[in-house]
Amino acid sequence: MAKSRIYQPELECMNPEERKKLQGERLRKTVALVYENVPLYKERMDAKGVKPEDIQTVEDIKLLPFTEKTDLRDTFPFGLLATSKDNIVRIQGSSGTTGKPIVSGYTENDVQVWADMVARAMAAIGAGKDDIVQVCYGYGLFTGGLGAHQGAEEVGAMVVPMSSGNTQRQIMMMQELGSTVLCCTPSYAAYLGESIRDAGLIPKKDIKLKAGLFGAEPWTEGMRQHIEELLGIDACDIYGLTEIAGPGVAFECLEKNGAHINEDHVIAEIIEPVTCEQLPYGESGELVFTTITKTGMPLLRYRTHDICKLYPEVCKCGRTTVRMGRITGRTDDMIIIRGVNVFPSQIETVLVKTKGVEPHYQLIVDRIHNADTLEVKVEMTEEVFALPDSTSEIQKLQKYITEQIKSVVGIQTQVSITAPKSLPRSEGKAKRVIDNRKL
Ligand code: DLL
Repeated sequence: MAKSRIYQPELECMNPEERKKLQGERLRKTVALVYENVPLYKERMDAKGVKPEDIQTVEDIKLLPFTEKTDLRDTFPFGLLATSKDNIVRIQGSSGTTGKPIVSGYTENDVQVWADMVARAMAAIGAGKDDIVQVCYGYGLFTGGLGAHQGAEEVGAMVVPMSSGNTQRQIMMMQELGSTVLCCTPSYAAYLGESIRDAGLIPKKDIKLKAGLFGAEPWTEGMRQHIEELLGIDACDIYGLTEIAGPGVAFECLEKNGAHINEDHVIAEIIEPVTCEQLPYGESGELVFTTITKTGMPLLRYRTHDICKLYPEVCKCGRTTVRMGRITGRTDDMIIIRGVNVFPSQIETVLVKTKGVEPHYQLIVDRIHNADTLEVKVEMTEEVFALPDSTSEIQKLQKYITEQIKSVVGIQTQVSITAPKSLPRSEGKAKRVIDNRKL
């Protein structure tokens, strides 16, 4: 495997002051584009009394309105496009707060920008022409599979588009083809590592993996060590979100010291989540992105609800981009189960529509053998409880709710129907989610 490289050094190692100027120019163009073409932004800027010409430098970003996931939902599917639909060549999506996914439209330019961002991540872990990149992120609306795929192709690697699941087949292909780079969620990487060990295979001998790009869910330094030991590889973080560009918005180099944000394509801010005031570097707050090169669905000050810190110090690798620390939490109630974003409200929507159960529920999240599990505990009604044959009714309810959740959220859950009034009541905020995962 090649040594770690810098894919676009002229941009990744740019003088930070020069980069700020570039960001300012690109921001000006983006603001003009959305003001002209996206009614939501025109209305919001007008309401704040801000005109496109008020935005001259990066600092002026503070004047701009924020964008929320609900804005994408309310304008679903094409209301935020800044171009005509025929210029959109790809749709990607992820779960929103209701059953409807939120989608983002990408132009040819946007797909290329995204591929370049992932290519930078690939080069940073040393992936290149000689490598075989096994992609076990899901392919489809989720950005993981296609995102990693494009980046690997961009650096000339051989891509194995496995998609997620089927661990035995993943291991067999990895062994037979001699895959050198792995792309998947960190929890799946650990699970694969344990399965490889349990199969009696020896990393570096039977398995040729050297490095991996892991993301789509929060993970820790402890998890990194675990994966590195199990697989004998360098495990690096990759961050992203559908709304901005999927994986590759930020990526770690082999210094493993925070993820480099691709600042020539996005402007990152940290805000205090209640007052929405910008916070200085080094302080923990909510991460906000403005896209400055997208032409399909550019977003101004998109609130990710992810909590982290930003670090401006130049990295030993030579890149001058600001780095983001690990995501330490969220300012909303989104949970990530096996890489899938889940909002308790989606599950609630299913439960309130189901006859025979009350909308009293709890979601118990756990991690068993590195696979996330989600148990949905919900109370049956007094009527069901009083039925002479309540057992068969409970089984029917269990099956029905499991299927409904699967179709709305896209994940398998274990549904437990509990007795009336058996779940804890709260006088304040209901504690709906109990997350027992030790990351
Ligand atoms: O998860 C994109 C992605 C795919 C990133 C593959 C990395 C690898 P969404 O499904 O839209 O997109 O979910 C985005 O996932 O706001 C974070 O909460 C979380 N997330 C993504 N990457 C990381 C990471 C993809 N490296 C949401 N660490 C984001 C922690 C992450 N959380």
